[in-house]
Amino acid sequence: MKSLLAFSSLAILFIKPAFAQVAIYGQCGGVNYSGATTCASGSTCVYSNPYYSQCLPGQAPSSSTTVTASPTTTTVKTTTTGTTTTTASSPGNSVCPGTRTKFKFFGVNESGAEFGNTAWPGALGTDYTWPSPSSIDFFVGKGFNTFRVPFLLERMTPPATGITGPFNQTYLSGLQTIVSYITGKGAFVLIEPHNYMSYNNAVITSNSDFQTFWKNLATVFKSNNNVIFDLMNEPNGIPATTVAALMQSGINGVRSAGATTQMILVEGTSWTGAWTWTSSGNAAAFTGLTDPNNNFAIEMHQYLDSDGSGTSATCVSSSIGSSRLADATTWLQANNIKGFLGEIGAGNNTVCIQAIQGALCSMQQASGAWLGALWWAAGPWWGDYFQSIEPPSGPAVAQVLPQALMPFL
Ligand SMILES: *[C@@H]1O[C@H](CO)[C@@H](O)[C@H](O)[C@H]1NC(C)=O
Ligand SMILES: *[C@@H]1O[C@H](CO)[C@@H](O)[C@H](O)[C@H]1NC(C)=O
Ligand SMILES: *[C@@H]1O[C@H](CO)[C@@H](O)[C@H](O)[C@H]1NC(C)=O
Ligand SMILES: CC(=O)N[C@H]1CO[C@H](CO)[C@@H](O)[C@@H]1O
Repeated sequence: MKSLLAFSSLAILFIKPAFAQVAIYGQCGGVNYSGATTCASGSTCVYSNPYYSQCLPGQAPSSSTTVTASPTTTTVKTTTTGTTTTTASSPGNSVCPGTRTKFKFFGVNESGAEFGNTAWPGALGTDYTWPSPSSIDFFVGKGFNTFRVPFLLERMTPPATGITGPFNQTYLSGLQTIVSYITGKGAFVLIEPHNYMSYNNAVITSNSDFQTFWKNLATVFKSNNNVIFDLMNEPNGIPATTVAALMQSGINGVRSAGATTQMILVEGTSWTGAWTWTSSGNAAAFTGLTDPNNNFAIEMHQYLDSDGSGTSATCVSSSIGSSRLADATTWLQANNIKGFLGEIGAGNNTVCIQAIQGALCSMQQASGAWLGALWWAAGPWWGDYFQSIEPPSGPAVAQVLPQALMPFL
């Protein structure tokens, strides 16, 4: 197999100078890109960002066209929940027609530090690991700008001294290292306790403890403007109003630390599912949240398999992405609240790829209601997990990445 591969790539090398054409969804331009710039028949080279232009289907009048110029982008000022952010509005492409409001934040989850979640503190390299700088580089090089880095509360604040106690400096410095690496590239990083609103085998019930934890953690990161505080991953089994009160305490904790410029993301109960945002009670409970700095958004998650758990590579239908997000989008717009899709994932197959395209397209057509989206997940230890997008060969790298994510850069 190996020698066959080597032989065929050699053959391609020989042919390349004469018939240099980029396959549909392949890269055709970008900073330091030196490959072919002519797209295969039926596709056109479309500019995504300075680092990446891509051959997208359709649009080509004949066999090939090369677009090297930037598209006509207009910069519009969108007033989010009080804060002013700048988002690019851009023309549609063949995957998503009409006017799109690009995501301000777009990227992947970077799993690893939350692995081995019953091993406390656990051993680095055995029970858990930190994301790879090379994975960060890979996505930044393609134009993505946001990474979600989960960590485990019991490792950060050891049970012996409790959630309001001192941080384990070794584990904290691991987080600080990857945060600095990501933000040093100009990208954003969500730091996120991957604890489902439980700590040391008990549900977190104390608003004041949760507030203190976030005051302490925000103090460490308050001078880094590209850090985003994602208060808690996927609470569940807890009433929405209880979760909303805890999130309000978390917001208060972050702001009381003097971290006033960073965005905060809150999550609801029922695993913060977008499709169950109303039925879970989150819609009613989360409209009253306040932030003295008016800079928070609601993080929701959405998977596209039958039970919405992201455990099957089979998607319900090619339109399930947009239909599962529709109610949440309506709620965000009706309440003038910003949303952030912190996790979306699906299988490497045609139905799922169309379903993801539909989901992201509906979000970008919602006039800026959604600030961003993140794929679940990259990370060094996923192996052949069907949603792994870890370069170079995670199952979602070859097709899902170019076909379902990059058209939305
Ligand atoms: C492009 O190449 C130059 C020279 O090798 C390098 O300094 C620069 O960082 C590269 N830019 C990107 C975006 O990779
Ligand atoms: C702190 O974390 C390190 C790295 O995981 C671990 O080796 C050490 O035992 C931890 N210390 C405490 C007190 O939990
Ligand atoms: C993804 O799906 C395509 C089409 O079915 C298949 O050829 C490819 O091997 C799959 N890739 C991975 C890594 O599973
Ligand atoms: C759908 C999915 O990938 N869920 C993952 C969420 O995070 C936990 C902890 O990393 C994983 O175990 C789940 O598989």
